[in-house]
Amino acid sequence: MKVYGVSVSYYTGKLETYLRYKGIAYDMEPPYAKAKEILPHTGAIQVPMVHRDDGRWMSDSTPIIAHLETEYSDNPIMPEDPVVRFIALLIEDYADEWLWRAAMHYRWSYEHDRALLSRIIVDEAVTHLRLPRFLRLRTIARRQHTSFVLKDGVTVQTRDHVEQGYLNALANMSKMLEQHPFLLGTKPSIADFGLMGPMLRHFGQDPTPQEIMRNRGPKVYAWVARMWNAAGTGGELVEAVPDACADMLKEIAQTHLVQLACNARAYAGGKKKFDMSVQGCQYVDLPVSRYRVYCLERLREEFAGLGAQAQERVKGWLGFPEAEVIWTNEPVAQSDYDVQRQAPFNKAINVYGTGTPE
Ligand SMILES: N[C@@H](CCC(=O)N[C@@H](CS)C(=O)NCC(=O)O)C(=O)O
Repeated sequence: MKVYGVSVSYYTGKLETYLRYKGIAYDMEPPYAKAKEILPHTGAIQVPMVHRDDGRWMSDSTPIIAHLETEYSDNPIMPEDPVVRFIALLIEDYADEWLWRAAMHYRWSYEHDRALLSRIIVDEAVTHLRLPRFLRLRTIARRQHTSFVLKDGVTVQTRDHVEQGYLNALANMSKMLEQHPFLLGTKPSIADFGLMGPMLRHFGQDPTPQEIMRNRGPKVYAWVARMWNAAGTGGELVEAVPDACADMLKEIAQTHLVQLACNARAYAGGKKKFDMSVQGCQYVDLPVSRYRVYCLERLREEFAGLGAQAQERVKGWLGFPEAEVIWTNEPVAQSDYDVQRQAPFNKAINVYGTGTPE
C-alpha cells in the first residue's frame, strides 16, 4: 500500500508502527504536492492517508488500524476481555486527541525544536511551494505555531499545565511498564499503538521533550524502541485491567474526557469556540472539533455495547464525575459524521472545524 505521510508526523508514526508490527509492506511519500488529486478521494488532506493497491483510499489512523485488524488477524492487538478492550480504546483516544496539544506545544513553542522541525518538514514535504527556502521555513513555522499552539489554548496561564500533561503521561506509562514490557501485556495492544503517536514522532524525537523522556521516563524511551522493533512479537494481553493502570485512567478522566464533553456541548450549541477548566486550569477559546464529537460517540457506543457486568467494571475503573459523559443518558451532541459507518473508506474531516465537507 502507499502511505501518504511525513516522517515526523504523529499519526503517521502510529500507523507505521502498526504496519511494521504486522509486516505489511508500504511505500511512503508526502501528499501535499498531489493534494488536488488526492482530495476528492479522501475528503480532507491530512496524514496519514492510505492508497490501497485495489484503488481504495483510507483515512484516520483509528479506523484504518481497526479495519486492517480484520484483514491481518495474526497477533491481534485488540484485547479479548471486553473491559480491557474498552480501556485500551480509551487510552488510544486520549493519546490521539489529548496529548496532541502538548506535542504541538513542545515542537512549535521551543525555538530549537521549531527551527529543526520546520527544516525537516520543508525539505521533506513542502518542496513544491514556489518560494525561496527561507520563506517556506518561516511560513511553516508560523502556520504550525499559530494553528496548533496559539489557537489551541496554549498561553502563559495554561503552558505549565500543558507540559504537566506530558510529564503525567510519562509517569503513568512508566508505572504500567514496570509490570509488563508493553502497556497491557507481553505483546502490544491498541493502547500501545495509540500512544506511539505522541511518544514516537514528537516526544521521543523532538529535542526538548526527548531530553525530558530520557531523564524522567527512561522506561518509556526504551518502550518506544521496543515498539518500533516489535515486528511479529507474539505474547498475551492481560485478561483484567492491571492496578498499575489506575493513575492513567484518573488522568484520562480528568483531562481528555473533560475536553470531549465540553467540546461536544459546544458543538451541540452551534458554537465554534469553547472554554474548559481542566484540573483547575482554565483554557479559553478552543476550537470546536466535529471530529472529536465523533470520537466521543464511538466511545459511548463501545460502552453501550458492553454487557451489564462489564459496564459496572468499567465504571469501577472510571469512578470520577468527569467520566460520566461515557455513560450518561442525557443527550450528548451528535456529530452526524460517518453515519453510514464506512470509515476508514469514508470522506474524512480535519480535526478542527465544524463544517460538513462530506
Ligand atoms: N484523525 C486523524 C488525524 C490526522 C492528522 O490530523 N494529522 C496531522 C499531522 S500528524 C495533519 O495532517 N494535520 C493537518 C494539517 O496540518 O493541515 C488520524 O487519526 O489519522
